[in-house]
Amino acid sequence: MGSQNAAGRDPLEVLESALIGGISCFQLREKGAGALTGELLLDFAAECQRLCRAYNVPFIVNDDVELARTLDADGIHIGQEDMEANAARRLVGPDKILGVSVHSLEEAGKALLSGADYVGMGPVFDTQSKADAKSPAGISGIMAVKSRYPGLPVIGIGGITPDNAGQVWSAGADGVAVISAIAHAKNIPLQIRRFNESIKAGAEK
Ligand code: 3NM
Repeated sequence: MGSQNAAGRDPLEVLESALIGGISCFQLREKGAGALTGELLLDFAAECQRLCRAYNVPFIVNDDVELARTLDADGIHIGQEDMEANAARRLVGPDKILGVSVHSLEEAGKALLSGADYVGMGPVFDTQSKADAKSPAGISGIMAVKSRYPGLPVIGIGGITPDNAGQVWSAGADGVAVISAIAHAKNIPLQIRRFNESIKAGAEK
C-alpha cells in the first residue's frame, strides 16, 4: 500500500495495525493522485521501514529502485512497464528480494530467468486500487504458473478478501497481496485473522 490507500486514516497507523495483526511482508507502493515525492516520500518510506523493522517484517519498495537502494530496503518489486527484471537484479544485488508483476505464463518464465524471487499475479479479481489494472484473470493464471514452475513462489493480487483468499491459496498461491481489504478494514488485526482462517481452509483443500 501507499500513503493514499488508508481511507483517510494515518497510513502509518494502518501499517502498524497490520503489523500487529501479523502481516508477513509489506510493500510500499506510492502511486497515483496525491502520491508523495522527494523528501516527503523519503521520510514516509523511512518511517514505514522503521515500523517494519520493529516487527521484523520485510520492507519492499515498489518500482523505485533508487528509493530501495537509498534506504537499503529488503527488496524491490517491479512491473512489466518498469525496468527489466535482470537490470533491477543487477542494481539491487543478489541478496535483496526481487519481485516481478506478471500476467501470463510467459512473463512468469521470463521473470524466473531474470532472477525473480517471486512473481505477483493479478488482478485475480476486480480491483479498485489500480487504475490501469488488466481484466481479472481469476485463479487460472496462478494454477498455470504453479503447474509449469512449481518452485516459483506466486503471490495473488487484486480484489483479494477473506472470502476469496482460500480459493487463491487452493489454486497454489504461496501468498496473497492485499491493499483495500486490509487498509480499509475497521478492525485490521481481526481482518488479518479472517484472512489467515480463509488461507488455512484453502490450504486444507
Ligand atoms: N497490482 P486491492 S492489482 C497493486 O494486477 C495491484 O498487478 C495488481 O489492490 C496487478 O487489494 C493491484 O485493493 C491492486 O484489490 C490490489
